[in-house]
Order: sequence, then C-alpha cells, then structure tokens
Amino acid sequence: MIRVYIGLGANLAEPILQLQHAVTALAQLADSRLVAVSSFYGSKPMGPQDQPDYVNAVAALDTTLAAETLLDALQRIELEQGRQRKDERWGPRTLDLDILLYGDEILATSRLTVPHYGLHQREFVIYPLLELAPLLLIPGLGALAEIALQVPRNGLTILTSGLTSGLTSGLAAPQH
Ligand code: ROI
Repeated sequence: MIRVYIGLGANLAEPILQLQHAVTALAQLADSRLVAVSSFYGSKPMGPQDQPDYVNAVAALDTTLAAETLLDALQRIELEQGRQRKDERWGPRTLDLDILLYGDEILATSRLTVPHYGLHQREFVIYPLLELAPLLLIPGLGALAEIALQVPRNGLTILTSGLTSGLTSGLAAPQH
C-alpha cells in the first residue's frame, strides 16, 4: 500500500457539496482505502481574483493503484462532477483533484508531476496537509512544518471540521 495525499478544490456549483461528493467517490475507489480527510477550508483564489472563493481540503488514501491509474480515476471523478476544461488558465472549477504526494516518490511524466509543483507555495494545500500529517517530509523539499513557516495563511478559514474521527484507524500508520 502506498500513502497518497490528494488535494481537493472547488469554487463553483455548491463547492462544499462538490467536495463532499468527491470524498464519497474517493472512499469507493478500487484497490484503495480512504484514511482521513482534513477540515474543509475557505480560501482566497490564487490566480485571477474575479472568481469566487474556493473550498479546499486534503485527503489521505492508501492505494495499490499505480500513480497514473489513480490519476485516471481522479479525472473521471472530476468529469462526473461536471468539470469542464476551459482555455482560461487558473479559472474557476467545479472540482479539482490533484495528486499532491504519492508515497515518497518523485515523479515527472508528461501527465504527472509529484510532489505537486505548487504544493510548497499554496496555503490551501499546506495547512490541510499539516492537519493530517504534521510530521510529513516532502520528497525534495523537506519537512512540511518548516515549509509552512514560510507560507502565510492568506485568509484561510476552517469551514467544517475534518472527517478524521470516523476514519482514524489508518492515521496511526507510519508515513514512510
Ligand atoms: N485557488 C484556491 N484558493 N484554491 C484552489 O484550489 C485553486 N485551484 C486552482 C487555482 C485556479 C490556481 N486557484 C486556486 O487551480
């Protein structure tokens, strides 16, 4: 089993519901076990400011799926929830699912960059991840807690508490 962290984001069409649906879909993924979900956070849009605030969260998943097979599954969930690929860079979206970390692997294929390229700059990724895994080491970047010291919260707020209580069985598992 590989411990994977997935970033969830939405800012259209009832974003909290979008994330809740996505969590349900993640819990049903083949060859995988959903371990924990962070609180849902409200965040200011990164990129163009003329779009609604985002709802963001991070999920921890244990999986035996290969990274690109997992990516296929995540993109299928995005499409099922009405994601439309637009030309506009960094525009609004009904659902974004990003593979942030895939175990301690560093991947650079045409489809996938892991750790996610924006991870260390994005407060809406760093703080939910910190909630799930305060001692996490990011391959090539160092301790998550050290990275967080460099990243202001930028108005990040907690909207709903995490779903970790019902899913904690896996949380005690070692990260590496
Ligand atoms: N901004 C925030 N706050 N949250 C996101 O998930 C997010 N996703 C994106 C861009 C458009 C870069 N901005 C975001 O893809």
